[in-house]
Amino acid sequence: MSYATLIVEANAQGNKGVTLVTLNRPKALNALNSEVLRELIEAFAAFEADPEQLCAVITGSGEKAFAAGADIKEMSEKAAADFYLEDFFAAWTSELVKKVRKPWVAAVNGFALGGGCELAMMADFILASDKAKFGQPEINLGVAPGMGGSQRLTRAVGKSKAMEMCLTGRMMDAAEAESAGLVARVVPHDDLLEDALKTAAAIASKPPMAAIANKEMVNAAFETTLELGLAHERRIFQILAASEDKAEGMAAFIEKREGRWKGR
Ligand code: DAK
Repeated sequence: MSYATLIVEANAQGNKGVTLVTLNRPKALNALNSEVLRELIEAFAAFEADPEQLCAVITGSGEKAFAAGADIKEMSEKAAADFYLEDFFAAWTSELVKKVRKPWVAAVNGFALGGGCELAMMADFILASDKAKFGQPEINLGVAPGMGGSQRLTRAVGKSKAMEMCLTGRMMDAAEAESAGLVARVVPHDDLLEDALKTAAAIASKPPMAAIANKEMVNAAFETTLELGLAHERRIFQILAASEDKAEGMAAFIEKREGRWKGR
């Protein structure tokens, strides 16, 4: 399938099972308009449906930006009624986050502002270039985060820093984002894509059902109490214990060889 605003490559750069999704509006710093939104949902649905593709990476094209936010030029044309009646941004959070059960990683190569920061935070984790900059500058436009920034940023970095970021609109550099817990790792800019694809390939080489289960468990930590989260973890662990890949993984360890996964 081809897209107007994205470049999508399965088995990207020879990495088996890894789909690379590149936001491709570099002249607008990959600003997220309705077309990007629609195509991202399509691209991630295709990734999710393809049994050969096991981990995705999302990044931005061009030198400067992952995504500099929702498209301000498009939003400037919309009235409050349009935002409300379209339930603007609802599809991002519900479809991208809830419907994609396979792991996906954001490789943030530059500005990740507003909706761009929110999109990166929807990924399972963030790898950042040392040139990355994160921020929720919506207050400067007379609005506020609308795709989860106030919620996911607060969960990632805590109330004080999230509040400061939202109220001042200032940007956080990659080193600060790493020390605050927003990103998993910072990588030299020129190595980011290779590192992200290698990381995704490592995930894609794991038993696929266990990868989905590990993601589900960690995400549950944000949705429930500790007691219920621990019970949920035990139940999934017990289900995995009945899988063919559990038998294979343990046999492979004992026989000192690589596992051959069935995904069941
Ligand atoms: N939208 C549209 N175009 C953008 C853009 C954006 N977010 N960001 C940059 N561009 C465009 C610029 O207009 C420019 O286009 P031309 O003028 O060349 O046609 C081109 O990209 C290059 O940008 P600059 O010339 O500005 O590049 P600089 O290197 O000088 O500056 C920058 C880079 C990232 C600091 C700057 O571009 C910037 O500040 N961009 C805007 C960042 C921002 O404010 N992002 C948040 C967007 S708001 C809600 C509704 C909406 C929202 C929330 C809730 N509800 C309904 C509840 C808002 C969500 C957002 O994400």
